[in-house]
Order: sequence, then C-alpha cells, then structure tokens
Amino acid sequence: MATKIVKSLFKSQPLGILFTPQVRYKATLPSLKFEYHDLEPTISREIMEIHHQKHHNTYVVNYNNTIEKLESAVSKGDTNTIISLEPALRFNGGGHINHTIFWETLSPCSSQRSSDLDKAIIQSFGSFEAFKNNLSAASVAVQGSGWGWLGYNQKNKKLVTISCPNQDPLFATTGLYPLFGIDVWEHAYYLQYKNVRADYVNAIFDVINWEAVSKRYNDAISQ
Ligand code: MN3
Repeated sequence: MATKIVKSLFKSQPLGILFTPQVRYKATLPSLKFEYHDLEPTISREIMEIHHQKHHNTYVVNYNNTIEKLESAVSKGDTNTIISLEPALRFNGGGHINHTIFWETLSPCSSQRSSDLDKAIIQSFGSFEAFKNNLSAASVAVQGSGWGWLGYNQKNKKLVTISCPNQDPLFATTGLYPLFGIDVWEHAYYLQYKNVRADYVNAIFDVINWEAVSKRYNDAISQ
C-alpha cells in the first residue's frame, strides 16, 4: 500500500563511510474525496471525523513507529525483537490498509457497478440480493471487532464474502483480494446506531462507491 521501504535505512558504503541514511516513505493518512458530512444520514459527520482523524490516524502513527523499531532491530540483527513486532505490524498496518480501502469505496454519489462486476456477483452468489445478504450476515456475525469483506479469489476466479477479526488485512491473511469492506468496530457506528449493528450494515449499502469497487475488481482480475 502507501508504505514501503525502498531501501534499508542503513547501507554499507566503501571508503570508510559506514552508514548512509536512505530515503524512506512513511505511511500517511489519506485525505477523503468528500466532506465529513457528505455521507449523512447514513454515516454522521461526527463519526466520520473521529473515525478518520483519530482512529485511522492512530493506526498510521503506530504503524510508522513500529516500522522504525523494526528497522532498528533489523540493523542490529535482533531476531527476537523482529518477531515480537509482528502483532503491532499486523494490527496497525492492517488498520491503515483497511481504512484506506474503506474511504476509497464509500461515496455520497451513487454510481453503477461495471458489467463485469455485476456478472461476477451473479455468477458467484446467484443474485445481487443474495450477495448483499451474505456480506451483511458475515459482517453482523463478527464477534467483537472486525470487518466483513467482499473479496476476490484469484485462484478460482470467484467472489466471496468473509469476515476478518480485529484489523487483520484480508490479502495478507487470506490471499483474497479486497474489493469492499464493512468496518464493524463499534467506533464505526455506535454514536449513531448504538447497539444495532445490523441497521448500520444495511444502511452502508446506500453509500458504496461502486465505481471504485468495480475498479478494484478490474485490478484484481488483471493481476
Ligand atoms: Mn475503523
């Protein structure tokens, strides 16, 4: 995703210059393509503002901090520390990946699914309604915090609905290409929908950016 380390932070150099810092890219909070209030009444301005500025930003900050610790551990050959950083990488890196996809695939403007995506939904689920029911059920059934996903299996070329716990990123943990995810952490809906997660999940279908999801599907089948 947005973050990658192009070169190791330190690189051996000849002629007595032992280490030279290299350019590295940090994860950054992506800006939204719409205003915080634009998804109302489906998702309130207050939820969007806190979700983006506080929750997502915290994942970005903590992911970058963990990457710094990882680079330091790698430079020292500290294998124990490298291994111990895995949960923080998964949680914060996953949180960054998941929310970046979330914002990209929501929109106040209605848009059409591509004919290719529509065809794939029918082939995989039988009908759009059956797909919606499957994704809703997977999302509502998440115990505690997590995500419901529409993913693409690049091996058998089928769409699937599935849930992931916590911030586990779909691709890294299952190999499925993420097309659209529903964040069912309480921070995503509680201020507005209280304990009724099913109402939030049902409503979010009104603000899906199908153009963006179709593009992700196109990317998924092209790789
Ligand atoms: Mn969230």
